[in-house]
Amino acid sequence: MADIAAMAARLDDAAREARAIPQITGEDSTLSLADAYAIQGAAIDRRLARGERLVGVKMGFTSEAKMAQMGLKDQIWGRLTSDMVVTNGAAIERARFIHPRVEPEVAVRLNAPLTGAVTREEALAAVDAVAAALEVIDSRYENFRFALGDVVADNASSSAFVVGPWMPAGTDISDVAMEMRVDDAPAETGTSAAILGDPIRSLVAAARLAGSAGLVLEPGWIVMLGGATAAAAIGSARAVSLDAAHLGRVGFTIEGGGA
Ligand code: 0L1
Ligand code: MG
Repeated sequence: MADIAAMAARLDDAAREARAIPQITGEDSTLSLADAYAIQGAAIDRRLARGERLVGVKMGFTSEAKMAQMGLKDQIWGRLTSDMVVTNGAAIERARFIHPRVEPEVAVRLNAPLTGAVTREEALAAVDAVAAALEVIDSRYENFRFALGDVVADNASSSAFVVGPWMPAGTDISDVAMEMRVDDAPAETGTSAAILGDPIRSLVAAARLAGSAGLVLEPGWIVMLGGATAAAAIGSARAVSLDAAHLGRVGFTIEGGGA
């Protein structure tokens, strides 16, 4: 049985100090998915105790390719807090991260509570706005290597996210062409259809997974629906941008990049 509080403290400290740590499963190969989510919850509680607020959830492993790579049949999820929010066009500090990667995503904002088993129509009815978004993922584990339990405990690698201009609910997000540039060079291209074949399926899954943890996705929350392409390493880049067809452009700069 994992020491939930100790593991949560270890991950939370690693994130705050931008310092990589060994995988939990290296010393506890029996770490269960339930315990991994308990560690995630306890690490988030430490953030909330410092004054951060929950602002939404993120979905991970939403492409067939990533699920196959991990031998998974389901998605994972993590919590988003106020300290992870980056304004579109603003700068983030490179020193905040260990070995960050960035991926192009679609985000939705909710206007009604959503939890448990919901239909596609119920999920859509709870959407207030949609946007292109960029997620910065930063595994707290050495060499960005982890087993399933590790990455779940590590809040699905979430570390920052940037949302582009909000578009009205009803804007088609099923097959949005995306081009992500790192330092103005093309890094990844793809389409939002890679998110479970239709990003709304990811919202249905988010409600189901949150519900199984006793959590309600609240009005005003943002749900990051998953990566449309592989993630790109940020390395020493100075800027990242995403052009997402009719959803427009989103980006950020990196203070301390280029070093
Ligand atoms: O957002 C994601 O799909 C990432 C989930 C965690 C795995 C990773 O860090 O690649
Ligand atoms: Mg992601």
